[in-house]
Amino acid sequence: MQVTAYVALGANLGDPVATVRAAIAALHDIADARFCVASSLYRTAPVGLHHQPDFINAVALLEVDAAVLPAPTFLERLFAIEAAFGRQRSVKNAPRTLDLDLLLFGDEHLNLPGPPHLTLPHPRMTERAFVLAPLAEIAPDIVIPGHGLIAPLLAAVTGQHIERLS
Ligand code: PH2
Ligand code: MG
Ligand code: MG
Repeated sequence: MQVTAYVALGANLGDPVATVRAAIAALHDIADARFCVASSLYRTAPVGLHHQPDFINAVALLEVDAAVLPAPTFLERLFAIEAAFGRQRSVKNAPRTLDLDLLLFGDEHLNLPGPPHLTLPHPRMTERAFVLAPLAEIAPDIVIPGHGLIAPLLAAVTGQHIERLS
């Protein structure tokens, strides 16, 4: 069974543009998943974090064979990519070389205490322009399970500073 998965990428340490580009390349190599498309890169002001560098964010769409890779297993693959990019998880919300968040996995609603801890849809995605803008770029008509169409959600977060990189 093929499921459409959306993955958010974020980085704000080192060379975040190079990191996010390389992470998109790494998403092409996940076995039992087919990379479809990634959004542009966006430079975004940190949300909910103080005194941190700007982020580079993007969103990618993959088709995942959910019989082989159910959502928690797919998330473990994303964690493996984070680790390969040197992500340290010692301090919560510290600046990160690479953060890969699973936003949506088909229309699944999930709340796993973990490990791995996983809530679907991602609980904060609808409040974040750095997620909604790149997501709307690649899926302008998407309906977010439990939240509805993306357009009004995006319209509600226009106060958050983001800039699409050419
Ligand atoms: N990630 C967070 C918290 N705040 N802000 C921006 N702009 N981009 C992020 O990726 C981000 C954030 C937690 O993962
Ligand atoms: Mg994360
Ligand atoms: Mg995150």
